[in-house]
Amino acid sequence: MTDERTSYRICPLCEATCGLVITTRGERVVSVRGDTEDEFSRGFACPKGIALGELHHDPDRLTTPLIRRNGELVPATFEEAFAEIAARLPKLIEEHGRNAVAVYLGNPVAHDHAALLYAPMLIKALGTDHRYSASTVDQMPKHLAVGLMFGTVMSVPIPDVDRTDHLLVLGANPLVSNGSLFTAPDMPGRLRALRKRGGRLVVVDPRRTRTAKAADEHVTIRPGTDALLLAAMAHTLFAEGLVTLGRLAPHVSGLDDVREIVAAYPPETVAQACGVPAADIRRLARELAAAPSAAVYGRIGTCTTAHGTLASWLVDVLNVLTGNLDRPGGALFTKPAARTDNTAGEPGRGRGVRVGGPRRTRVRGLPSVLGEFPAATLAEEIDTPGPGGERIRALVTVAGNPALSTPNGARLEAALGQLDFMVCIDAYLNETTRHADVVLPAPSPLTRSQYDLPFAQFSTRNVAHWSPPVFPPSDGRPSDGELILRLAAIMLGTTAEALDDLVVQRTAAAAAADPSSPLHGRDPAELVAELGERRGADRMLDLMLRAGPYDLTLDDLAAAPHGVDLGPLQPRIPEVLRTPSGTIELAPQPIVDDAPRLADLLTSTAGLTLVGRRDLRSNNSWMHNLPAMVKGADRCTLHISPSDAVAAGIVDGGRATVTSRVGAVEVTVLVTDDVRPGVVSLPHGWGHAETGMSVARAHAGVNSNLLTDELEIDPLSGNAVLNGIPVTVTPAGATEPTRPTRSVVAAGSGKPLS
Ligand SMILES: Nc1nc2c(c(=O)[nH]1)N[C@H]1C(S)=C(S)[C@@H](COP(=O)(O)OP(=O)(O)OC[C@H]3O[C@@H](n4cnc5c(=O)[nH]c(N)nc54)[C@H](O)[C@@H]3O)O[C@H]1N2
Ligand SMILES: Nc1nc2c(c(=O)[nH]1)N[C@H]1C(S)=C(S)[C@@H](COP(=O)(O)OP(=O)(O)OC[C@H]3O[C@@H](n4cnc5c(=O)[nH]c(N)nc54)[C@H](O)[C@@H]3O)O[C@H]1N2
Ligand code: SF4
Ligand SMILES: [Mo]
Repeated sequence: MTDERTSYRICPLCEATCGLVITTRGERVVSVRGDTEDEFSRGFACPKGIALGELHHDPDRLTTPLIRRNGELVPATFEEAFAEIAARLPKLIEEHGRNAVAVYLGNPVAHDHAALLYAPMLIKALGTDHRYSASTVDQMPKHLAVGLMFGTVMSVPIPDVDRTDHLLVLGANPLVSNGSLFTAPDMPGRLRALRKRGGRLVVVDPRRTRTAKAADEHVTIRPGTDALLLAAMAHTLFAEGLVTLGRLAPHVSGLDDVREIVAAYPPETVAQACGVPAADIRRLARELAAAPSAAVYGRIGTCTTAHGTLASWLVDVLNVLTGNLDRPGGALFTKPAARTDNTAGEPGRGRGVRVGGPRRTRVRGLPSVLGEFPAATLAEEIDTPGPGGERIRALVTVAGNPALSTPNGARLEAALGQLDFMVCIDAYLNETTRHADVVLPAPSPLTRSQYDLPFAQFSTRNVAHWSPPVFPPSDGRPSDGELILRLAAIMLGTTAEALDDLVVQRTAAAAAADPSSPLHGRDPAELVAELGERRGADRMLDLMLRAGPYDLTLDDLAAAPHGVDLGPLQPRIPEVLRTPSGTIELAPQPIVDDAPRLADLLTSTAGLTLVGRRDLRSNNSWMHNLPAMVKGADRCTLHISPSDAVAAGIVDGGRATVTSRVGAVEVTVLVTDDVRPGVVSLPHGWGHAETGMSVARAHAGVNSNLLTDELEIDPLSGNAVLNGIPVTVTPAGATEPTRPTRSVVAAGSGKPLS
């Protein structure tokens, strides 16, 4: 075949950033496999990456804009779609004020450097305070905790998985998720290697996950109590004289405050609440301290709880107390190739991060956190009438499906229906975008280049990897980045090209003005001219690489299709710090102020609680339309322990109704020892009964976020509580389950019944 081509392409689907080999014939993808020559992923790929061809050719992907006419979404041209937006959005803002429009950025934005670089431009152009994103149903607590401790929100300590002797994992299932805030492609291989060299893997999770099964020890914890467990471990370290700061000692402040906070939580005090014997907690702490090197790592299960920031903070407190922060085999700071907040500016000191932003939500009066409002407040900001600032009347979503991914989805879907105007940039007509007035179609990721700005900052080695597009954009369709710029240009009365020039000029000026930048003192105009013919996000990336610490250009990366390995993580303290004190602030005031809330957990009552789970063949809410992702047994099932099943009167394979304060769903039951008694589990991202996705519709499942409660948040970070939801479980069809109802929602339909 003469038109057969081989392309090397970073997988854009999850944080592992695997290198793929994509074979194409003409316009068809004929095969996708892991790239054995990739510097970082060494041939690893998961079923999702392998399905990229299926995703590219999915006939249900949107190919043209849609505009609502007489209540129906109908195909339209780009010019018609932009004209509709230009006619309606500026007018709406003029009439109701800039805060009448909100923006929600979804998870795939983080996987597209163009979308990521231009979204701030759109937000600025809209001028709204109502900025929402998937971050507040995910990792906001971690950003906040590390921002306060180390000075920038991206300074997340990353487990040195390839060298560590001991890895303690809480609330994460990297053998299924492939890692998050922890980019390490081929997690199965890396964890196997850890154990093979005599290292120890300990997993704390209420479920016996794939990772827990592969571990040396599995600790089954009661959901929502990790902060207590970690506090008791810290208590043990102090009580037994095991605190060893090592070379960090001169760089740490606040040690006494931490000692004081955890003094109230000896293992015996927390054991019952955590459901973990005191002797085990003490041993976990001793083993952590005794290991030649160790890393503590927490993810979704630690973040998406009412004490998410405290737990995220304590994870790194333990890394510091055991001397494992910033040392090989411990948890270290990546030094990414593209200029970033912890490589720019004065090394070792900075402005730090402030909490309690000046803006407050209208209804609950919650502060913005790191510039965002909690996604859990989006519905009420739309559906609550009355004074106190502007009600949200228009919404712009970019690559987000908040109808399925944020708490109390039924309320949000109802609220979306009340908007005066809604614009979505998305690949599919789904549970969220079906409410839009204008949908702009996102092209296949294979038609754009790839560089993972955030994940290059969270990776377990220093790597730089860029891939060009596999296919040219079909019919000249605009990319996500171009669509975002175009929207911003409409609001500002300018062109996308002019905005693109503006961003790059500003970045060049900032780099030239920064004494620590290799471009310091250069003429910004000259710097921009040196970037040559490239335009858009790749030109910006080129500039950020030149302004970064490795003397790289985008041409260097283009010449290295398997990536550039920049070596293992190196100690960066104190240079990496950007706190006002120039120290690791181990006890930041906002966290100290929040710490008394830990005591609430001691008295938290028993009863069934719901946790989530991920599946190897899922990607949040949006890949269920690919046959390869939904084949086989139903995966949207309720996992329940044998004893709880008996108590509830339900059987394996039977149907159950799960009820929470906000809603109820009916679902098939799987009775299994893999959840601890008192805990049931349902995956999120399902509930596709009403979408334009034909395969997903046939495998609808139920939306677990019809059960999560939008009123429950982590107060410091505003993050939603998505795990440890109080529920009751009854046989389906049984009359009146005991429930504190607001509205009962039929399985998957998204329509309130009462
Ligand atoms: N109960 C519960 N809820 C959760 C979680 C949980 O564990 N439990 N996890 C949370 C987490 S960690 C996250 S990150 C959020 C995710 O929350 P969201 O980001 O709101 O949801 P996704 O399911 O990732 O939806 C992504 C959207 O982007 C679209 N899309 C896909 N590719 C592209 C593209 O290239 N361009 C554009 N423009 N659109 C694209 C998809 O069609 C889909 O509509 O969900 C959260 N919700
Ligand atoms: N296959 C697949 N991979 C994915 C995704 C996907 O949807 N599918 N989503 C991607 C995204 S957006 C993200 S953010 C990452 C998430 O990456 P991870 O955090 O590794 O993913 P989860 O599988 O949600 O793991 C969370 C674990 O926390 C446990 N848990 C629940 N509550 C608690 C608790 O209170 N305490 C403790 N200790 N554990 C608890 C759950 O049982 C679950 O096993 O995954 C990414 N990768
Ligand atoms: S692990 Fe993540 S990055 Fe790697 S192939 Fe799978 S989805 Fe893609
Ligand atoms: Mo996420």
